[in-house]
Amino acid sequence: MNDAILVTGGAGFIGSNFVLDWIQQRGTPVINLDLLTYAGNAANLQTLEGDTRHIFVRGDICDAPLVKSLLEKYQPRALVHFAAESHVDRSLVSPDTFIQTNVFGTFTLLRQAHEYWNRLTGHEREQFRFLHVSTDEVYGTLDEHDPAFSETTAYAPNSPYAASKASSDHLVRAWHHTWGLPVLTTNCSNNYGPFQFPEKLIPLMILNALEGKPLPVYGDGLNVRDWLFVGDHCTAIREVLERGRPGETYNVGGSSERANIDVVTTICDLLDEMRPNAGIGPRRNLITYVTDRPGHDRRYAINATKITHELSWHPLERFESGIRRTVAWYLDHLDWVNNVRSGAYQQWIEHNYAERLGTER
Ligand code: NAD
Ligand code: TDX
Repeated sequence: MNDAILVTGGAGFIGSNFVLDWIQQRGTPVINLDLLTYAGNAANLQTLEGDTRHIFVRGDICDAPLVKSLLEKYQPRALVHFAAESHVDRSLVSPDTFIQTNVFGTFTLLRQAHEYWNRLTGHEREQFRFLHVSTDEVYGTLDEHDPAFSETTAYAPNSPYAASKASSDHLVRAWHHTWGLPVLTTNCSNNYGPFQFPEKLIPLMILNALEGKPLPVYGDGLNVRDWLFVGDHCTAIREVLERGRPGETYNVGGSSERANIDVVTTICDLLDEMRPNAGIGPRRNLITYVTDRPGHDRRYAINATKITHELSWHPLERFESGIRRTVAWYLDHLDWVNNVRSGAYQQWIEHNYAERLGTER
């Protein structure tokens, strides 16, 4: 075993931020296994071109022989698992790939990691970790006055996406309980920041507002999410990987609860300031209330006491400065935006919003 780590989904939003951060902070090799679905983008890792510490492998986490051969060849000291289908709205239209990648894919990684770990001995066996990156959506939904989710909150996933992630969390737990595989699970709230695919709320709103398009707010706009800047999530994962206790789960959150409508108006005001455009007028006028997402969870909030107490982690970025940074990043990276807006993405966005915008209220 050497000091390399195997990362899955490292060309996606959080995974690519993590790979860049890891190489900068730790400098040890990263084997990056990613299928490059619509959400994966090798361009996120362009700054690592020619850097021998980054080895990119295009492949599927459901491909057991491939996973086995990567573990044998590179002998990583850890596996950090980001790869997933991640968009709730897509899971409502075509849940199949969510079950395949999120459930069967995680199972495949666990089985191969278990066999690999079984062959290790001594310090190398003790050192190995399997870190599973998961979500707060496994806990279901909160009302306004409910306490935030803690690690002991019962699972109650409401969407096919959340149910597939909950299933994968249970598999990870079982591999620890039954065989002692040294696993760690993080359950994190909504991330935002550079490289997020423009189907998710914040980049979608930035780009639509920039272009003077309608800003589709689901339902009454009062659903609440707990926003965390992606860099803070990457730090949390690094800390849990290096100092977390095997078999434990850690909730990660931003202590930044915001109603969706407040997030959207903030983006409008920032763009009015950073890109004044007389033709468009005040961008708040673009806000369009549309049919709600079926089964839409009302509120997510994270109690991050455990990771704060055990690992001294806390978010460094405040929402007000993080969202400003994020808007500026998208304005500076319109080439990246054009690249990810492939034909497949266009078809999806048209399908998703044609119906909703037809039912404006
Ligand atoms: P993303 O959709 O941006 O990226 C997913 C990546 O996984 C892509 O690069 C894609 O190509 C890859 N992938 C998909 N299927 C694959 C397969 N079968 N084999 C190999 N690679 C495959 O997702 P994200 O937002 O970066 O989320 C990463 C992880 O973090 C996910 O597990 C997600 O559930 C979790 N998470 C996300 C958030 C959030 O706000 N985005 C919050 C908490 C947890
Ligand atoms: O066009 C939109 N209009 C709107 O009102 C979109 C795309 C979203 N919304 C609402 C739905 C949610 O209440 O904004 C909120 C955020 O939506 P998403 O960006 O789709 O995120 P969410 O459904 O909260 O899930 C995200 O956080 C948890 C990630 O996509 C998941 O991968 C992560 O696990």
